[in-house]
Amino acid sequence: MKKVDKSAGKVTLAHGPLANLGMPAMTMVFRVKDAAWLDQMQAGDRIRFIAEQVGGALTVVHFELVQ
Ligand SMILES: [Cu+2]
Repeated sequence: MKKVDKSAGKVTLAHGPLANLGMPAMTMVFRVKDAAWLDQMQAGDRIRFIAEQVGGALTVVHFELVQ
């Protein structure tokens, strides 16, 4: 996790290939489904996540912190 932007409700993630979105590995910005999740995230954290198109915006709809 590269960046957490609470005011924008967005996170910047360096992700591997995402088959469900047809996306190769890259670093990009996602919205998050629940803004309260941003309080559980910090730059430098590693997460596993699922992202989907929600209202036209790529959105993290599930995540878990990885030790
Ligand atoms: Cu991407």
